[in-house]
Amino acid sequence: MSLTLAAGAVSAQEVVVKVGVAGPLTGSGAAYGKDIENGVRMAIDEANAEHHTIGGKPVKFVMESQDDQGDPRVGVQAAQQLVDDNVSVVVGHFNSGTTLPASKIYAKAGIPMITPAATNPTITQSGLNTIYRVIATDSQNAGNAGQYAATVTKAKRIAIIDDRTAFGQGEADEFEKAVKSAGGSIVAREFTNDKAVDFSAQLTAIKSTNPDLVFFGGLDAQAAMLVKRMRQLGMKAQFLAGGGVMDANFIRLAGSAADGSSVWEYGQPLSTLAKGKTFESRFKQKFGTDMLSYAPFAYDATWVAIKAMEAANSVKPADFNAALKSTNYDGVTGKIAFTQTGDLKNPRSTMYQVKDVAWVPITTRSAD
Ligand code: ABU
Repeated sequence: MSLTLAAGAVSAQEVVVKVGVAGPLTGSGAAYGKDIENGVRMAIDEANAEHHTIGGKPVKFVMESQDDQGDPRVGVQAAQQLVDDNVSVVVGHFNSGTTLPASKIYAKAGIPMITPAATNPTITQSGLNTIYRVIATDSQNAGNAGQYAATVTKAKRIAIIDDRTAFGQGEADEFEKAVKSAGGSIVAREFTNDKAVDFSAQLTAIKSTNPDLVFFGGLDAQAAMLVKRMRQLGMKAQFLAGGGVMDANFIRLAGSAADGSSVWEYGQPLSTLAKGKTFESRFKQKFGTDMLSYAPFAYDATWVAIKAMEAANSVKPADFNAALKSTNYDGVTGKIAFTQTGDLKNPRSTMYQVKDVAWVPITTRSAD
């Protein structure tokens, strides 16, 4: 007797591989989490359409997504849930503050975690064997910003404000270090928190030091409110941010105050990359919305995991984790290969500036 499988049915031989995704799907970071989820979805749908075979069996990739709410405590629960659900790999998290504790849970379970967005340098410095990152760190990105501020802009009096998150404070620290080692001068250092909407007290203190450049360590919405308030207070200092700010949200929220603002972001403009050129249009066609900053990194992270499974001819984490270490993948975001600690070997970052209500790439730096 012959059996005919109904369309969509899972064949007895097919191996289902769960790809975990973790990031904020609710709260202020929800748009970033959705962007990451969409990047993973796109890679998985493409891989399934190509009908991959691993270990002699057809595989079907399925996405298992967890909302970490951008909260470290919820992030730990989300990570444990993904481990309990037997995911083979995790693409995430978004926030450095959630990624740091979550990474320890994945490492304990032997499950590779590849972050497409969390950039605090310490994430890959804990000696964990299963942690990877396909994006530049803030030591590289905000380090470039600090070097640039001190040497290219010729700013003589630099002020810093950060949101006290692992990301914002971390990048402000890296910025400060780079300014000082390039011979620049920090005249003020203030902080807020990542929920604040009023920065009057900090900006009044900063204004009294007469800075010619203000650096913000934090994300897009607060950066927009901050630069808007600076201009309302009559501050003419240049506004510079590290990553997590270059998007339409910043320009929409800051209005005319956005003009002239600069930000260093991770990677190089997609328009300058062979596979990047079509990614944005394919993304928009598939999801009916523009990508934000992190979808291409999430897409690449997913393909890096799939390629490692193929190289190891196994979907078992213990097997393909070894293959991840010799990754050599030509992705949408550029070449991906890892250092011994799991960071990118060839990180790039780019400075963008708002001109006539649009972000314009100014210069790209590479650690090659
Ligand atoms: N890297 C930009 C924002 C995400 C984070 O690291 O917290």
